[in-house]
Amino acid sequence: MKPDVVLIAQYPPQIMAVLEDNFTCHKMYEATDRDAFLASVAGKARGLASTGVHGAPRALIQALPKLEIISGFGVGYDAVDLPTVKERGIVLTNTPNVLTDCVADLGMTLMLDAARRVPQAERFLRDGKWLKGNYPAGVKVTGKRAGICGLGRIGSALAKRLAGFDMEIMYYDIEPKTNLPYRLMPSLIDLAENSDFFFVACYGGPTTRKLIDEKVLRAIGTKGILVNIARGSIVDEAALVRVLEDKALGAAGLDVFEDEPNVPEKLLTFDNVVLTPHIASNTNETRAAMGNLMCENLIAYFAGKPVPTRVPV
Ligand code: 8YV
Repeated sequence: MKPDVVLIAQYPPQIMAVLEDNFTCHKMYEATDRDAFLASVAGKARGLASTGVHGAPRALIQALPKLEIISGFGVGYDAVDLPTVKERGIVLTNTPNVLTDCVADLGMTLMLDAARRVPQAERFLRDGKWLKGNYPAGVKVTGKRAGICGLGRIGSALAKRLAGFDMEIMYYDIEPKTNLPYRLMPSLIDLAENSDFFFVACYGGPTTRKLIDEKVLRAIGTKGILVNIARGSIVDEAALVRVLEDKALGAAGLDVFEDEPNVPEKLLTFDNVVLTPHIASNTNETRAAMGNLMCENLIAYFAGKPVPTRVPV
């Protein structure tokens, strides 16, 4: 008998094949009536395959009384209700490491796009405006100062890439990383004031909610560029809109938003903002690696073996 697993989202085809081979899959993303779906699986669902964005809210966990494992397709688990997971003794797993490079790569892309105004330049060309004049100059990248909020796996991968651009690299982290050759700044404001490019690379969740507030945004300044490849919740989005309206921030490159997939209408109106729909880990290679690790965690758990990447709750 294959264990019953609820799939919160559709995964790449080869991952769906592994899931179907090993489990009786219940596709929540296909359900038109969510409550009826949950009622139909409540008596049997022992596993939940989730994502970083969907997580596992309290109501969902409570609707699945037989749930033993939540296997996330993503490194972030800020959307998982941890107190409920702990209370129920549920095993939680995520997919760290395999996505680090691609997320850092997109951070670099957004920095370059925002500084050199590449998407805007492409629109300019496609709109036939080049025929009428040259495109306005952007901001030089090489040799500038980079500030990283959160020097974990992804922050460090960013730093490695930024070093290749001959940048002075500073960071702010609650845990100083003394083994790394980058300068720890005493506060986020200090980091923001000293950065030409300010990267948000820390984890999401209650402890980092709106950490990048209006003061920090204004400290990045009129020449500074904000890049967020972490979680939308870390930046105060309403404050970001105000600061952009005041022309108090140079530019922004954003892959994540507070209420995805909803992006505030106002953010779409700024010409100095580059936006992508949460695609940092979205390459064929990385999504396959994330999917495989998500499956390995589920398979190991139901085989009574230690899961490869358990989140300590
Ligand atoms: C994914 C993510 O885009 O790893 C994370 O925490 O947010 C991303 O890699 C997400 O898990 C897919 O929804």
